[in-house]
Order: sequence, then structure tokens, then C-alpha cells
Amino acid sequence: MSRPLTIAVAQSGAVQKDDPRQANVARLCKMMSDAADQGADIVVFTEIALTTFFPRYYAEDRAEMDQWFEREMPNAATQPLFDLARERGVGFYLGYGELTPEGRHFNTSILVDKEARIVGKYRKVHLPGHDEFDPDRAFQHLEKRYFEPGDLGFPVWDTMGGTMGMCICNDRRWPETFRVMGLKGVELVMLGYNTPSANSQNDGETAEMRKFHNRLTLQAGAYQNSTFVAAAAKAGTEDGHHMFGESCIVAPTGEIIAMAKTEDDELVIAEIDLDDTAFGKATVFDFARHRRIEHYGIISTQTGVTKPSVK
Ligand code: CDT
Repeated sequence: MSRPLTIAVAQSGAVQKDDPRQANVARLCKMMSDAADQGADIVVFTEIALTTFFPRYYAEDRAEMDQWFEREMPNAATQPLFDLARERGVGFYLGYGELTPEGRHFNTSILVDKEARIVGKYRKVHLPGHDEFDPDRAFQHLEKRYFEPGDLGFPVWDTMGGTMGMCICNDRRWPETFRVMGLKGVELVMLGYNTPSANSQNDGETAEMRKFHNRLTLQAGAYQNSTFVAAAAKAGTEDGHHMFGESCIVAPTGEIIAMAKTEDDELVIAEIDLDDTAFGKATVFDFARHRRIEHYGIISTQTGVTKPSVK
């Protein structure tokens, strides 16, 4: 049995504050077109792919940030991407800031099939950072100010020949993200990320360490759930802030099978066989046989740590 799928991870180079959406979408269309030329079935774009990573900016009046959000999808700016997807017969993952008709803000991704239909939506659950200006940080990361935590859980979708799931950036650091989708049989987890190369609260943490944490979490999530993972960075220096690249595709063994070489717009392509997820799911990670849920209760009933009381 074989279920081949060609994945193209479309890493974005920096998007500056003043770059117009239309120009940013044109860059994404160029990558989609190049990916289609190379036989891609699905293109994975990054988190907040249409604009600069705006949560680094503080505004006392949150409404000032609404300029960075999309009120509908597709819209005039993104329609070319949908038209191209339909014309070339490729699906895609796209991350963007979502402003709902009710005035709610989410850090969102969508899954679009080869007919350019939106078949899935995910809203980022694990929002990093803080919600008020923090003078002690070298730079701000105000996701908790500008977004609500996602309210859709971690759904998966049977589409394009496999069981597909999505998450966004900081979600990858949480094993629960992958496990919940693993329990739904996910075979490919797609995600985008904007990860600063510096830790705003610890100038001793190197960029190499932060790249290691990126690979560690993606590889662990893939291996422990026997799933492919495709991760697309926004990289390079945006408005003076550097973000690392290392967009990659991880196999269900946990091995990285393709990785970006630059910090610019770059395609990372791999032809995979979704059936390669079957072995791990039937052996070491056969959840039905091996999981011991009688011991896992606090994972879903408790957030913080409770230490044993000292006698
Ligand atoms: N965009 C995003 O979620 N970025 C965060 C930075 C937090 S630093 C631990 C990330 O997890 O990469």
C-alpha cells in the first residue's frame, strides 16, 4: 500500500511593517506556483503569513492593531492565492490574524483543499507572551493581549488522501497538542511559526539553543504520535528583530527529512508516503494497547504544578 503526498513547506523571509498585503500575497503565490511546478500536493505557509509579526508592537488601544487582521477569508487580498490553488490543483495551510464578525480576535490557520475550499480551521490554543507592556523585556511579545485562546480544540480532517491536523507555533512546545491529534489518528500535522532568535527575558539563551528546542519539539511530536510534521517558519530580520528559519519536514520516526537552508522565501519539499505512519501506530505507539489513562487524569484537570506536601 502506498499513499504518496508531496509536501512543500513554504518558508517566508521577513515581512516588514510597511510591506503591503498584496505584495506579501504575491510572494506566497510565487512560492505556490514554484511548488506546483515541482509536483506539490500541499503547500504549508507560516503563522501570520500575510503581515509582519505584529504582536511585537504595543498599542494601548487594541483597536489600533485591527489593521493586521482579516475580517473574512478569502478576501480581496488573499483571493489570488485561492484562485492559484484551484488552477494548479494544490491544497494549502495558511496562518493569519482572524477578526470575527462578533469582534473576536484569534491567531488562526486554515486548511484549503485542491479545489480551493476551506475544509478546516484552527485557532491557536497556547498563546505565549504577556498582555500588558513589559518594560523588563528586551522586546514585547503581546499575543495574550491581541488574541483570545483558540476555542476549536485540535480537530483533524480526512482530506487530500490523509488525516490532517494543524497547530500554530508555540503549540508545538506542548505534547498535549500532538497527543490530542494523535488520538484522532493524525498522519500529517502542519504548522507555521514566528520564533525570535533571542529570548526577551534571558540574553544568555543562544539562537542555537532556541533552534534546538524547535527541532526537539517537532521531532518528539512526530515520533511519539507516529505522524509526519511539516513546519514553516517566518525567518530573517523583521523591523530589527531576527527570527530563525529551519523550516522542516519530520518523518514519523522523528527524523528530519528536509530542512530550509536560508532565512528567505524558500521551498522545502519532500515526497512522503502517508502509509509510513502505520508501523509506529501499530507497535510502540499503539495507543489502545499501551496507554494507561488511569494515571493521566491530572493532565486534563490541572494546569499548574502541585508538589507532594512535606510530612
Ligand atoms: N509565535 C510564537 O508563538 N512564538 C513563540 C515565541 C515564544 S518564545 C518561547 C514560540 O513558541 O516560538
